[in-house]
Amino acid sequence: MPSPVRILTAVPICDGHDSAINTINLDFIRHGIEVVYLGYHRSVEDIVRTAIQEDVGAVGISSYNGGHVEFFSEVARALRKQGADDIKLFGGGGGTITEADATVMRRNGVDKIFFAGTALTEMADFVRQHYGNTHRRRRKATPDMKLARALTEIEDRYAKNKRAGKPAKKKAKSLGKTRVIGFTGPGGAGKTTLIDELVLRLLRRAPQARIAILSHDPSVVGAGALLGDRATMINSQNDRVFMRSMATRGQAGGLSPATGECLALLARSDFDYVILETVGTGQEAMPFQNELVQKRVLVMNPDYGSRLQLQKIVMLDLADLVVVNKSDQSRARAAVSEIEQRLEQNKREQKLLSTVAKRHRDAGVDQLCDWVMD
Ligand code: B12
Repeated sequence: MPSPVRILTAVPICDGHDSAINTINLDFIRHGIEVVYLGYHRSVEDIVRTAIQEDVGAVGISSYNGGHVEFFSEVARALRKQGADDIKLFGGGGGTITEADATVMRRNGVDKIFFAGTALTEMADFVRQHYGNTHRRRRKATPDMKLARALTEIEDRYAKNKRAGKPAKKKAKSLGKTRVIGFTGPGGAGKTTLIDELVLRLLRRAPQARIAILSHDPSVVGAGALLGDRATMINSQNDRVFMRSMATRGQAGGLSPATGECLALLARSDFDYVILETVGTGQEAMPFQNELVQKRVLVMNPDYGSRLQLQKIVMLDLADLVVVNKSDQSRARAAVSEIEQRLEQNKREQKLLSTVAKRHRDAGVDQLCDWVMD
């Protein structure tokens, strides 16, 4: 099987109309497409950086608040300027985009505009037919482009069930300056927001540092996936951050079959921190068997049910750090005390932190950053 068609979708800056793109994204994934969703209120710069890092075949923009002729044209121009105009540009905006506007937009490099009344299936079929095989070799590829393409090639090999080589046998201690930190935990615990806040602090405290994030979301039946972690990320939209979204492509346990090799490639590249984020995981998950992961973080929601539930979470034995996020919730104090008792049974030096990742300047996230940099 070839890799699924992979596209990026977004809503322009100063536009909060995300309901259309949310509906369209869902239909795309039902049709077997992998959709990296960047969210709404996104700049040209963020869209182009993401398209390159995610190595997508096309960018779909949903625009309702006007300025679409300029915005789409600017994205097309920026892709051309970067030498990435093999990435196609398409989109819609219902009745706000007229036929006359679309003619100008096409002249400026936009591939296709869908007007009001187009059936969802028609758009999904178009994407599958036209944006599956757009990649071409680029004459002046930047380091980010080369890295992005190398990650695609690894995923493609796994999709065809052909491994080029064994996942690198590189040991954690031979990583040099690079630190590899794994984050896991149940869906809704706030892993992505926590990582984004951690990235903010790392960028500030280490002004030269480069950070890579390898983030996972589940593939649905039919091979599509909504890779939506970027939509939650604000601080990670930064030229010093290389982020790649991966679908699990049929593998249970929180990661993809290609994760090990992709992680090894990122660890070999010139990053100071490599952050691995799993999908929302269950009680039995032990995602970080990879030797490259030096520090393992379990992010928990205070609302995990009764104390008995804690006995069943395998990662509580394996994590180096347990973070109780959303610790402004009423149950948080009890949760911290129960988890503390649970960790004491392990007789290992495991650390426990309370955070409120959504809060600016949260002291708990500061402590997380200290621990990561230590
Ligand atoms: C729903 C809606 C809202 C909701 C948004 C909810 C949300 N979270 O998205 C609410 C009520 C919050 C809202 C608010 C506002 N809205 Co409003 N809104 C709409 C409305 C009614 C529908 C848009 C929609 O979702 N359509 C559903 C999609 C699926 O169908 P479609 O639009 O026909 O699109 C087709 C294709 O173009 C294609 N398509 C669309 N996008 C994409 C992307 C890709 C990648 C692809 C492949 C295809 C594609 O898919 C469809 C296929 O049939 C339109 C009016 C209208 N009837 O279009 C106004 C409209 C867009 N809003 C408008 C305005 C002015 C506003 C506000 C500024 C109002 C205000 N003063 O507060 C705010 C701004 C909000 C913000 N933060 O940006 C104006 C824009 C005017 C303009 N640009 O000149 C419109 C046109 C209403 C009007 N006639 O005045 N809005």
